[in-house]
Amino acid sequence: MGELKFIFTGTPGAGKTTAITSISDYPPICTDMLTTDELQDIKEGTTVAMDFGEFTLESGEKILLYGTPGQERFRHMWEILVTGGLGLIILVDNSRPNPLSDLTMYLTNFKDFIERAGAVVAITRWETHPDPSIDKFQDVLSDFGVVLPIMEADPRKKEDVLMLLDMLMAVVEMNQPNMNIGDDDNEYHDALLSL
Ligand SMILES: Nc1nc2c(ncn2[C@@H]2O[C@H](COP(=O)(O)OP(=O)(O)OP(=O)(O)O)[C@@H](O)[C@H]2O)c(=O)[nH]1
Ligand SMILES: [Mg+2]
Repeated sequence: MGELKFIFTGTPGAGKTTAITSISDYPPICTDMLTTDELQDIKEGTTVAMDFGEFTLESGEKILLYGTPGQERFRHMWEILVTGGLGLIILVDNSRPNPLSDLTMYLTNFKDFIERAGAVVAITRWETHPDPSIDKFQDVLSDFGVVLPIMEADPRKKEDVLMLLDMLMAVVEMNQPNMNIGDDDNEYHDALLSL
């Protein structure tokens, strides 16, 4: 049976580890260490190498979920982690001082991967911070010259994270029609919705 690898990235605290935990079949393997720097006020632990979780579809196919560290000082891990990946989920924490430039930073750093694979953008902490609006993020994407799905999502909610994966698979299939992920068009869509 095949394995499909997807990667979650985004700023520290955006919810990468939380998103993987929400949908993994077992508690993910994490490399969170106690925060010692400016993150200390925000959260206790931060990912320093990677997160890894997985779930299995009814067909037996495995979905592998990798999370990158958010902090730029661990960016040497980013390239390693996207190797062999099918697509990227960029989480943007809308409560940060400048979420639009956060998005630009991740689009820049993962440019090559996004071009050859695919990505979706998820805006988190939306319920308390609905500004900037989705339109503003769309503008960032068009300035950057890419067309990617973008939606608000709460990484604590399994259905939101599955929706992101579903959209990502649609992007990947569109970009790489010859890859034939799934035997028929709706196989993954149906499988994800039934989880
Ligand atoms: N209220 C709310 N809380 C959220 C949302 N998204 C994430 N969180 C919370 O924010 C925290 C995010 O923590 P992590 O999942 O560890 O963040 P991370 O992206 O893995 O961060 P690093 O490993 O430091 O890069 C958790 O406590 C989540 O419950 C959201 O949309 N709304
Ligand atoms: Mg983390």
